[in-house]
Amino acid sequence: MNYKFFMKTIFYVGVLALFAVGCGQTPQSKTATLRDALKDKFYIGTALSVSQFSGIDTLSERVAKENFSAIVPENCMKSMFLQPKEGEFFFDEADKYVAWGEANNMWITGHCLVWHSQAPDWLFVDENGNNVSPEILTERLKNHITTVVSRYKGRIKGWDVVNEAILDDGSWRNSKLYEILGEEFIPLAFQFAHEADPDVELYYNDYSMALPAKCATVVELVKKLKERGLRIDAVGMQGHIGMDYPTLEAFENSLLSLASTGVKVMITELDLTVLPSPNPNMGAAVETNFDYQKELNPYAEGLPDSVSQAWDSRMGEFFALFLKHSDKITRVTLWGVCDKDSWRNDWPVPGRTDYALLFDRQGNPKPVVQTIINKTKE
Ligand code: 9MR
Repeated sequence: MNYKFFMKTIFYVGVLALFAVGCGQTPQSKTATLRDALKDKFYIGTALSVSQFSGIDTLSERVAKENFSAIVPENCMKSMFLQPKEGEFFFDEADKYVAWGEANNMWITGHCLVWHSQAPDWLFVDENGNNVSPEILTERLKNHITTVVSRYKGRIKGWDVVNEAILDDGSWRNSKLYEILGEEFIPLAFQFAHEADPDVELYYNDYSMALPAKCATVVELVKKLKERGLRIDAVGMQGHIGMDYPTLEAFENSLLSLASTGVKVMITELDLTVLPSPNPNMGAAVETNFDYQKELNPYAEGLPDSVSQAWDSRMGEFFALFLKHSDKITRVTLWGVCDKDSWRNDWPVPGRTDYALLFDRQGNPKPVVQTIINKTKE
């Protein structure tokens, strides 16, 4: 073999080898992330706290960027933070949140325009502490909603307009909003939000929606809003669930009744607590709290394999249900990134160690993440 021929052979063998290695590394064989795997099904979202979009909690920030396609602000857009004093708006953190979402190609949701909780005290009362008139409250709501929604027009894609206005038995929550304006505060809020950004999606969001009485009132509410020609795109079923509540069947029934009104359904605020609760099936009534007791915090040193497997299997069953109804569901959002971030560690009992989210305290995916990815291919 002459020298030239030898060198040529070596060259072509090398090219072929590189080609073979390259083929083995095509994107198809790279491990898909949750975000990629669910891309044709629904957005997969997470709630972000300020430290996660301000360069402080870089662990959860990385996990959020890599795995999720949608974000919602856990606290920074609530009215007590955005307008702590009448007419004095504070947008620094909300601005950062939206900029972070844009930089990371996220579907950006705003949470929440009208909620009885985490609202500033001044909103409902006059200088003597008495309830304001319906006219004044209407004006204040209009000003808050218009200012906030207009600021992020075209950038925030959907708003939780009204949060948690209905109690678990299906009756109206007797909040200051309801006391002063009756049910009317809801259509007014939807109207003001739509006027401020006619293209933005508008949502009603609530917990314990698998309870038939509660779901029935939400269904009626959606119908009434639609009858009045108001825009409502979706209902958010908050998914603050436990190991034995609600049943999958009850959750599915509610999902189907909500979808039958013609709106989309979003699973918002999903987390699965593994801890014992002094008051079972309590949804997310933030006003209900219990004192810390050691017996209520059984997994402070770690989760036994059997419990962790049971958790994984239940979370997997819920995702299987979401995938089954992916034609009706536009977004599934976890209420937090990693277990360490979850509000469940402090509610309804403070200072516990819960394991409620898809990523553990070190930011590693739990086995259910791969199960979900596999299910998207079925
Ligand atoms: O996760 C939020 C937590 O950090 C706050 O302390 C709490 C205050 O009410 O609100 C939590 O988020 C709530 C959400 O905004 C509305 N649905 C229930 C959520 C859990 O309480």
